[in-house]
Amino acid sequence: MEATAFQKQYEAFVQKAERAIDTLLPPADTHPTRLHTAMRYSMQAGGKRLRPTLCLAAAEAFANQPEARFAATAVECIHTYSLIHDDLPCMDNSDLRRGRPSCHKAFDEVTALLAGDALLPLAFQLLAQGYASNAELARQLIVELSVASGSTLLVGGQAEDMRASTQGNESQRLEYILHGKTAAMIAAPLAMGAMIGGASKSDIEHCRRAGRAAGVAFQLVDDLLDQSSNTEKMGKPVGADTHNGKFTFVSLHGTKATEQRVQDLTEEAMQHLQSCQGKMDFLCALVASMAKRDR
Ligand code: GRG
Repeated sequence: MEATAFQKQYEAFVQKAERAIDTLLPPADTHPTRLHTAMRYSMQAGGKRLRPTLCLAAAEAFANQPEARFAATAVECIHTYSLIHDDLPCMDNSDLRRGRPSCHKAFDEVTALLAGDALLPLAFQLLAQGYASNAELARQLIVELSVASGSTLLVGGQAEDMRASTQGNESQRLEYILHGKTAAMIAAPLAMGAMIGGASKSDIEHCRRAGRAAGVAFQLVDDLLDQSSNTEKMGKPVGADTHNGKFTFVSLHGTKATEQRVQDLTEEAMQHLQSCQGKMDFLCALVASMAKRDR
């Protein structure tokens, strides 16, 4: 896909995602207003909107007029809740997120904790209500997102990441963390989009697997950028992994091996996407761009 056409389409998906977020989140003046203002503060702070874009684009790849905005917003709610909680002093203790003060800095710790808490059930409310006319689809979406964000993937990956780096087999732990903390929340929106678009069971699985491979690659690129980029570009502190004494694929295997793995995983993801019976051009270009990103 040609670069300008890709960029234009990406921006259109981001706009669609941001409109959906604005419409589907409770208004800031809903009581209690500080809580709802904080939820909107973090949800509307920008960011790449990668996960909602994956969801919207996957739905569109399989069908012409799918209503994927509920699922796209649900996925972004979970992602944003995890960022808010990850930034808290008891976790990564980070003052900056998406180029502005993290939620607990802009508000306070209690409000940030509760804003994250409130975004989590909102995600499932959006799925249950948004797809109420197709109960089986709603059920499948809820299963997909709850498993991805649950105790064996997103939260489990974070739990393992928070443990001291000297405990246990490092390579095995690292794979668990990569798949749980990052890849699960890239695989889920792709699979969910495919479900909404009416893809076959086998194409949904191809999308899930593509997301897993691209998601691990995404985290490896994050680790590379953590060493080579700067705070201004990333919108969050860099060098945080070294600072927090965390081991990463880069610290275990070096830059060259990490770059090679990013390339291999990206090819694996593309192969899965190309095996699907949909219009996969944009998604392939998106996966390729994830490997080359600079923020
Ligand atoms: C607290 C349950 C819980 C989980 C936290 C998301 C997370 C797990 C930790 C954040 C730190 C981190 C580096 C996570 C890996 C996933 C990742 C690279 C998140 C950042 O995603 P981007 O770059 O962020 O897509 P934007 O702001 O662009 O949406």
